[in-house]
Amino acid sequence: MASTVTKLDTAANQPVRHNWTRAEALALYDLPFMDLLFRAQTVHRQNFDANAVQMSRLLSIKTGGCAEDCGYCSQSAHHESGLKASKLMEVQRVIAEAKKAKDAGATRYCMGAAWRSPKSRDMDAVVAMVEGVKALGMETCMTLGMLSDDDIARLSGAGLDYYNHNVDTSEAYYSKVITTRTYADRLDTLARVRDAGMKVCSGGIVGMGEGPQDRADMLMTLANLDEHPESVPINMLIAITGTPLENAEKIDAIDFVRTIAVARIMMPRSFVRLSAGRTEMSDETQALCFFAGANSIFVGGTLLTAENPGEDSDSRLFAKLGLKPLELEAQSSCEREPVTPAGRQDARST
Ligand code: SAM
Ligand code: DTB
Ligand code: SF4
Repeated sequence: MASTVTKLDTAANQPVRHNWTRAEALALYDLPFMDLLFRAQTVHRQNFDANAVQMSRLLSIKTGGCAEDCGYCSQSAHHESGLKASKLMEVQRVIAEAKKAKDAGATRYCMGAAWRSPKSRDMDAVVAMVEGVKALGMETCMTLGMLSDDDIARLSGAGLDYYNHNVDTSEAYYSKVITTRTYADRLDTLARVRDAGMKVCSGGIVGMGEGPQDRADMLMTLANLDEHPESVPINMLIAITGTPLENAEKIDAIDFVRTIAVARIMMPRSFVRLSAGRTEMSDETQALCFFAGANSIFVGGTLLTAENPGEDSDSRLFAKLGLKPLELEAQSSCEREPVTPAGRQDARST
């Protein structure tokens, strides 16, 4: 494929903002679609190679039987999804699966456990998984629920690169989806993970019956954190039979693309991940998501418990669109300078 200008050299002039208002976020969401996409793609090219996509692979290291009541989740013990629960996986098996993912092109291995929070007796195995996967030369990500300070110290000590902990939706809509923990609990874990120096992966789900203002508010919460999450997964609800959201009205594809575009504009230097729900999306919808600034995906035929397009399908899509997998080295060169308070535009001081 012909080489074109894919990165604009103006990123240095663009301040990274942490003072978005609800009205500004919604105004972006409501822009005429072509204006929104043009702005998002411009921001994208100022910060990234527009044809490169980071590839992560997921593994459920402990499935089902979760004490939380998240209305979307197949793994909650509160719902009858028919999923078979299993114990924490053996460390060597996790490392063997990670090796397969690396061989298939994934650069980051994301391990998820259906826990409200880890038990201290599980932490030795979790730490060994992080160390073993890192030794393969992959980046590591874990999502284990809420963490104690001791868990955080152990994960950080093991060299965990990313911690995934989604805010999931707006603060206002949160209690319609989850009642067993609060939005503040989520933000507290995120802040302590950040303070320990780990990179943050945090995003949410759209298509749970929320409105545009909820989507805008969720992105505002993420963009107004002291530092933007390095990785922002935007999931489209996979409606799972037996969960309270099994009959949720599907989000329109254009509204989904709008959510991605607003995330790209508000968090210009973060990787925005087109996450769950790709099996339901046409090639054209996914192409629009990439144009709107998504530059990361989960690869492989399974997410945690649900289906994902497999390798063949993604290779075909990448070939059609002229997209290439982002190499690990290129990934680190995209990482931004630490944001200093002086470099911020802060509403409170203007
Ligand atoms: N138990 C941990 C927690 O909740 O933080 C980690 C695993 S949890 C499955 C990770 C994320 O996956 C959730 O926060 C949610 O955003 C996403 N997710 C779960 N089920 C989903 C579904 N059916 N459709 C879309 N996204 C989903
Ligand atoms: C995220 O935001 N999406 C991933 C990952 N983080 C852990 C999980 C998607 C789960 C989809 C439903 C399932 O596989 O059970
Ligand atoms: Fe448990 Fe996470 Fe599923 Fe919520 S999303 S029920 S915390 S596994």
